[in-house]
Amino acid sequence: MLIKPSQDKLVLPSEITPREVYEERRRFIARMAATAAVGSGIWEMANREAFAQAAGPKLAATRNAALSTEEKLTSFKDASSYNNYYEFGLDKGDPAENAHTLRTRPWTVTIEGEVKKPVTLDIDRIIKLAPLEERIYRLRCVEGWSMVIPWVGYSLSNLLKQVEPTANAKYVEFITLADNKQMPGLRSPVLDWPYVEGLRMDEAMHPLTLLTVGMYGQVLPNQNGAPVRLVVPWKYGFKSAKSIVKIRLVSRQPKTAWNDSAPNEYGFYSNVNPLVDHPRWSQASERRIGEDGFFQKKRKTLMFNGYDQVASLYSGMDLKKFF
Ligand SMILES: Nc1nc2c(c(=O)[nH]1)N[C@H]1C(S)=C(S)[C@@H](COP(=O)(O)O)O[C@H]1N2
Ligand SMILES: [Mo]
Repeated sequence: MLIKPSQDKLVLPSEITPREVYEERRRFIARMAATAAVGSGIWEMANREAFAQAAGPKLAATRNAALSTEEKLTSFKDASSYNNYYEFGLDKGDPAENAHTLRTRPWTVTIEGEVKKPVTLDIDRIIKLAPLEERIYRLRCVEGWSMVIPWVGYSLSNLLKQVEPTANAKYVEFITLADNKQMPGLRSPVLDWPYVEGLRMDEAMHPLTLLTVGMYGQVLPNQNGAPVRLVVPWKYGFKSAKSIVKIRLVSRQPKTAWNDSAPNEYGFYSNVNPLVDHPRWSQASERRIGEDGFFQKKRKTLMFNGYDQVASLYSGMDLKKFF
């Protein structure tokens, strides 16, 4: 496996505390989580159905209620069978059908560029880098549909702080896997592979930005971006890059896949914004997956997808210009 020795300099929470203290703390956290789960019994009943088909390997996490929406969850079945993952085909059902060829072990993520401590980390080390949280986020696709998904992960800032960004680090670039042998969709020239995405440094460091390794209490299904993806809930879904292999901190705004393919349709920022229409369709409303039906009314799309706490990141910016 291609792991640089420099990763040994990286300090995990489990290494700074003596083992017993650490384990006792873990037991305490587990008890707290169990108590919280009893308290939210009604929520659990309403949402049990949504977890029903999640039968993959379990991934324990503590719910972060403060950062979670209380809306009804999209079912696991819908969230894992209606996907955009063009490396595995263009139709919504293609990723679920084709992504079984994705090999998620061994897997490493390299973090490099404007950092003092570049590192290549094994995926199992990434999963243990910080306590896993369950966060229920809305995900709004630029195509006009949305879902509510219980993701498992931790704030990306935990990882970025470890590599010590330099003063020149202004943006973060996310590079995803592009392997012809595993991904039949690469034959199609829709995008310039690999799929790349980017965030401004303050967006990447925002607590809502989730480095995601699971959903519905289990490891990510391949079609949802295993083994590690991003979820940036106030931006259109395409900013949430799947199957990340490299994270590069850079001084200039990086190229991003959709912006590169159609710059007049997809901006670098791509914040959810009902006031800025896509050139070919309105962004004022959305269809919640699972609520389809002829008489079902569409939902109003909310500014920043309802995540008002990010508004200050853009104060003074013309969001029609920086769409
Ligand atoms: N590598 C990669 N990441 C990707 C995509 C993709 O095609 N390739 N599609 C994006 C789009 S358009 C959306 S809406 C979300 C969908 O995530 P989900 O299938 O887990 O709901 O993934 C995003 N991440
Ligand atoms: Mo999307």
